This record gives sequence, structure tokens and C-alpha cells, in this order.
Amino acid sequence: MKMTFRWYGESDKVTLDMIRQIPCIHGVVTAVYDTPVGTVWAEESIKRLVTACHNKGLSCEVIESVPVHEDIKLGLATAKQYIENYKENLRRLAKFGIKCVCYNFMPVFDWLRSELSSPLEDGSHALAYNHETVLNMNPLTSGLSLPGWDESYTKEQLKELLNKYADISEERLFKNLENFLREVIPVAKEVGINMAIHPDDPPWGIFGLPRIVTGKASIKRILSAVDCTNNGITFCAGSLGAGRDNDLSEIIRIAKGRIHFAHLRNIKLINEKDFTETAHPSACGSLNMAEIVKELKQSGFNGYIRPDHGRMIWGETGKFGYGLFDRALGATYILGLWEGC
Ligand code: DNO
Repeated sequence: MKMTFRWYGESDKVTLDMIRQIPCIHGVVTAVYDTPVGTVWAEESIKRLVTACHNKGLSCEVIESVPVHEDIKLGLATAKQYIENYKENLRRLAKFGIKCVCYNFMPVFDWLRSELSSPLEDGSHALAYNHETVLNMNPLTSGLSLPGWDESYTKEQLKELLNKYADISEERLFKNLENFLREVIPVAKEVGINMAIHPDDPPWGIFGLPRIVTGKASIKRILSAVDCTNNGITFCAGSLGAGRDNDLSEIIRIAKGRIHFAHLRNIKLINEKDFTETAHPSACGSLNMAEIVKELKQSGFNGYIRPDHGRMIWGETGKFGYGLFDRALGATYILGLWEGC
């Protein structure tokens, strides 16, 4: 297992100098952020990123994310070129030592929360999801912004894009994902990159948009669409754990050998759909973190782990979910669990 930490590049307040002081950190998980979704990344930008990490003694083997262009998810004729660009990105990333690429297939929006700074009892702040609030939210006017979202659209473009999804059923979206995998996985295999699809967060449709990577059945279908080690998943405990029917240990067993990356964090389930993010330890939320880590270790997992969203503690400010302190506590907690089982 290699412990990693997400880094948002040179502009991130959490610097490589800080990250390298977290005990036993192997490397960072990052991306090229200066290029629009769907275009080929400049080799120069990839090189700069990797070199910056190596100069601080950190590995740079995981990219999160190489985003999938909406035309691919929509299955439009223009998808062909975007898929070619995706393949070219994999070839370029492999040249610079990238071993794992995390991506998602969520239409338009990435992860979603209704509250970005919800106060917890101990005075810290965390992200939270309230279903009622989300049902009443208009994505065109909500003004919500989360790390990792593509915010390059004007309001008109966003409206147009949302309309394009009106005819896209879950089954259609799944077929488009399968087409994408059939094209991209052979290239990933050729260049030695493990692809790791991230589950939908939360694992149900939002704003009338379909979401399909939600639990055991969909993960099984994805893995068998192209039955090859390079076609794997990111096991995200918090995303899958929000699905009340998901048995996380069972999912780890089903995906054995195909989990290349793990995002570990805890959430406190409130009712059928609502939840609050919490500190990482099992006692702070609803997920059994020790069980998850044990199951991963027993399954022979030898990929990358990163602590996932942290609370804002000790007066820290910054990107929601991506401060230094609580994530660093998360990393050392996970390392302890790993060592102890
Ligand atoms: C949120 C992250 C996601 C994730 C993407 C992967 O905190 O887990 O934004 O990076 O869905 O493509």
C-alpha cells in the first residue's frame, strides 16, 4: 500500500513542503489544471508537475482526474476525437511515470454537497449533504462550487448541456461508459496504467441527471465490460458508504485485484439520504474504518490510498474538504489501522 495525499498544484495552499512532513507519505495525487477538459495535456505541464514532486522526494504516480468530456458521456459523434485525446493523454502520462488514473463518469457535476461548512459539535466544520436542500436547488443559480468541478461553462452553456441529458437514460449512459472502456483500456494496458473509476458521490441521480456508478451491481458490470486488470476502480468509502444498501466489505471482495486506489473517509448517516462528513476514525461516524482497511489488506490490495476530505480544524481555511490538518490526521490514522491488521 502506498499512502498518498491530494495536491492541487502550485497554487494549492497546502504545499509539497507540508505534505512531505506527514509521516510515511509516499507521494501525491494531482492533475494538470491548466487545460480545458477533453484536450491533450502538454508534455511540458506533466513534466513540471512530476518534477516538482520528485524534487521534494514525493512520488507522482496517480492522476486524479483525467476528466471525461461530456460528449463521451453523451455518446455524441464528436466523442471519437475526445476518446482519441484521452488515449493520447494516457500515453503521455505513462512516459512520465504515471501508474494510475482516477476518473469519473458523472454527468456535468462531480461530487455534491448541500453545505460546505456545516458546524460539528466540537467546533470544527465539515461538508454535509441534505437531500431536501438538494431537491430544492437549481443548478443554474445555486452558485455552489466544489473542488474539482468544471466551472468553465457560462450559464447558457450549462443550460444547454443539461438539456442534452434529457434523453439520456441510465442504460444509455452505461452503454457510453462501456464504449469508452472498450476503447481506452487497451491503451492503458499497453502503456501500463491502471484506470480507476470513481463512484458517484452521492451514489444516486441528482438534478434529474443519471448516475450509474453506485454500488455492487454497477461495479460488477463495469469490471466485466472489459475484463482486464487495467480496468479497475477507486474504492471511495465515503461515496459508496452513503448508499445505505452498500456492503463495503462485500464490494471490496467483489473488486478484489481491481481496486487500484482507495479514498478513505468516514461519514455519519443521518436518515435515508442525509449525511455529514466527520473525522476519519470509526467512532466519529457510521463506517467501520478498521473493517474496511482489514478487508483491503486481506484482499491483497497493493495500490494507493489517500485520506479523503478532512474537516476544517484549528482555524484552517482553504478548499472545502482539502485542508492540511484533518487530512493529515486521517493519513496517520489509516496508517495505524493498516499496521495493526
Ligand atoms: C471529491 C473527489 C472527486 C474525485 C473525482 C474523480 O472530493 O473525490 O472530485 O476526484 O470524482 O474523478
